[in-house]
This record gives sequence, structure tokens and C-alpha cells, in this order.
Amino acid sequence: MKSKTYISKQRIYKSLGFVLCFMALFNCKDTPKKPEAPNILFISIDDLRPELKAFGKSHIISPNIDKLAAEGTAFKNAYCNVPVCGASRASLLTGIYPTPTRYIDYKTRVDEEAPGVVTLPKYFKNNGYYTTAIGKIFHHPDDGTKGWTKETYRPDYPNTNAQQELWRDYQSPENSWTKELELPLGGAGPAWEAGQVHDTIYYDGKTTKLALKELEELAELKQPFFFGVGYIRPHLPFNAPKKYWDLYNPEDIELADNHYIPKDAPRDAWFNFPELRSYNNIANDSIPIPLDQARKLRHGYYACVSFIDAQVGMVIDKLKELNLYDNTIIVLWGDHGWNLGEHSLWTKMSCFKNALQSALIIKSPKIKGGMVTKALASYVDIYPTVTEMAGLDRPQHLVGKSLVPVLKNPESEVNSYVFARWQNAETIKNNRYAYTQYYNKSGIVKDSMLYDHQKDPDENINRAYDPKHNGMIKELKKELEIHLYDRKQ
Ligand SMILES: [Ca+2]
Repeated sequence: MKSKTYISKQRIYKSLGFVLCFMALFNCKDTPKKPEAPNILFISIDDLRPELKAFGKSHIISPNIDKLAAEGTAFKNAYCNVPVCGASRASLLTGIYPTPTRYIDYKTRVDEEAPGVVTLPKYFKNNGYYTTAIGKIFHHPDDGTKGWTKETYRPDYPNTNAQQELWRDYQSPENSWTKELELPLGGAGPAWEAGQVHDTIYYDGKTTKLALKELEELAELKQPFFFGVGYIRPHLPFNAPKKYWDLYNPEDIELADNHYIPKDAPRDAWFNFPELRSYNNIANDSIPIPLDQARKLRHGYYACVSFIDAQVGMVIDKLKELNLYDNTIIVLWGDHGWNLGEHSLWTKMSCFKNALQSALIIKSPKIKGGMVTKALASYVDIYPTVTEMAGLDRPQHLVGKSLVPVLKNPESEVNSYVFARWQNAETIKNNRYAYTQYYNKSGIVKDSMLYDHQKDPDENINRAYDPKHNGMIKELKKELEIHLYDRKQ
């Protein structure tokens, strides 16, 4: 009798154990998705403006990104939410807007400014994905770490904030002193370098090497993966192997034809681009960048984009080699745009189109590729788009819209307006106009600018004070106010 009771208890425990295991298996938090769930390759390219063939420009050589675009959808009107690395990435990766007190600058930390918000990689991890990244996805290597199944890694250096000081990665002998000094963030050696070195010597080449190795390991998994690959260039300094500089004839490089502040633009629209000024071969005052330097900077930017294009090609080729390509969604995004001398400005950090508009290409194995869309896309839309493409439920906290309808039909539109902000400026954009309000310290609008992208795509005439546009300004002001109010909720 006694032993019978013992056996039956054992059986009960066994059965209970079985039930618990069964429940654990089917708990979405711990259960791998079915093998057919798509992988995600999430490629971030720092400071990449949409100056590529896919977006209608032909002067930068980027055959690999062109090839990706030929099989995906290029968004010609994709806007970041805030034009600086850390803040833009934080907003994209959490799917919420920046505000005057959240996601302000490059120092932004998701862990501190949006604690408890499930980041994009964390959401995939919670849904059975294996998540990891090589290179720069979050701005800080030690931010958002709970989102990764496997600790993310950046090339060659200890995986700490100290490497924030090392990513400039000068290689030419004459710049070797830069490695020996504790360079302050934002300041450094020269603004460009053409090293006579193999791709794998520079930081981003090392990133590729690690990414290819990681892909081989990911290919062995029984669960789908979310894999981030984050490239630093074309972020300053424009350090790239010489062979990519040699793709361009310096004499053929055209300068911006609008190197002046737009007519009637607000004083606040101008800034002295301290990021570029801090490089030691750039004058640290407020004089315009001399033409020979402007040409060199453009040349360096183009070389860096071509360098990264080659890296992207290697990663995608590896996906194909591992038979992963046909079951992998690829999202390629720049974290914001860049001024290359237009309006006499350089770098990001402004509310002109050149700083806000960025490169976004999405390729799904299930959706017809080779599409270009003019539909307005905001970077808060990326999170809900990727989750929907992967067949996951939409997280409640997201503010953006899924772009899947646009992927299926490039003529369709999901946004009537998109929004961005920088310091004391708030911008709203519809399918024709961009309107920005500048605020004083009391929160009162002190100035504004309106650009008609149909008549004036380069934003050379501020029409905010032209009475002909009063109706449009009224509409945009109202929608902006609604956005600012909703954003607080
Ligand atoms: Ca950036």
C-alpha cells in the first residue's frame, strides 16, 4: 500500500513534469519559431544618405547595394526621427519618438531613457529568435544588452565604451599618433585617410570578417535568427582603403550647387558643424569649408560608401553561400542623412532634408523586388514593419505604422505625415512640403521654414512667410500640434 502510494506520487510528479515541459515548449517566450520563420539580417550603415542608384543618383559606386535594391524596395522618402546617431538608433530600436527630454543626442542610452521598453532585438528574442549583432547597432556597445541572445561584438577592441574612442581607426603611418592618444570623443586626427591596406585592416572590414564567421554559426541553428551588422563608415573620419578612393576621379566630383543658406531661412537653421570642425585638418572657426577641402570630403564620403558597399556584398554573398538568402528578410538602413556642403553645411544635426532623409531598403523573400516607392516612411515604422514581415504580433507600445502595404504595392501610402526633431526644432513632412518650427526657451515658436519639395527639392527658398502658403502652413501646424500632444501620452 505504502509503496503503491509512493509510485502513484512518482507518476503524478512525472506527469506534472511532462505537462510543465510541454507548457514551456509552447510558451512563445522560450519556444523556437518554426524552422520556416524568416531570419532577419539588419544592416545599419552610419550616416548614409540616400545618394545611391536605388534612389535615383548615379555618382556613387555601390553595385552590391544596387543589387539588393533590385530584389527589394527602396524608400525614396524615408525620414529618421532625429538626425544624430545615438538618438536616431534609440528611437528606431524602441519604436517610439524622440521628445525634448528623450533621445536628445548621440549620448542617448535606451536603458536609461526608455527603461522597460522592449527593443526590436528583445522582441525577436522573446519570440524564439536567436539574436545577436556584430558592429554598431545601438550607439553604445553596452546599451540594450538584454535584447541579445549572444553578446554583441565590435571588432578587435575590448567590448566596452573605451572603443568609442578607437573606431576612427587611422591606419596610415603618418596618422599612427592618433592610436597612441586618448582622443576626445568628437575630436581626432585628419578628417580623411586613404590607407594602402586590405579591406580587413580597417574597422568595418574587421566587422565583415566577424560577421561572416558569425553567419556560419547562425546557419547551424535550429531556430531563426535576428542578426545585426553595423558599419561605422561613411561616418567621419572618411578612412577607407585607397582602392575605393581610386574609384573616383577627383576632378569629376561635383560640389553642391547650393552652398548658401536658403533664401529667408531662419538663423537657427544654420550651425557650425562642430563634428567636422573638430578634425585637425579642418579650420576650427566659422569660415566656410574651402572648395578643395569640400571636394576632398565628398570624395572621402563616396569612397567610404563604396567601401561599405563591398562589405555588404560579402555578407549577402555569404547568406547565399549558406543557403539562407531565400529565407532571410534584409533591412538596410542609414541612421540619418548628411549635409555634404549643401546650404554651406556639413554633417547631420539639422532639420534640412539632407540630414533627415536616409537610405532605407527592405527585401523580403516573399515580396516582389526591384521596387522604388515615394511613400513617406518614418523610422518609427521600421519596428512594426519587421515584426509584421516575420509574422509576429504588433507590440502595443509602438507608435509607427507597418510599411508592409507599401512593400506589396509601392503606389500605396501609409503615412500622411512624418515627423522629426532636432534640439529646438520640430519638423513635419507631408508628400510635398516640409515644415519646421523653431522654439525659444519658453516653448514659443520664434521662427519657421517651409520648403516645397515639388518646386524646390533642394530646399533653397523658405516659403514660410509667403502668404500664398498660409493654408498649407495652417494644416501642417495643426498636425504638428496633434503629434506633439500625442507624443506626450
Ligand atoms: Ca550616424
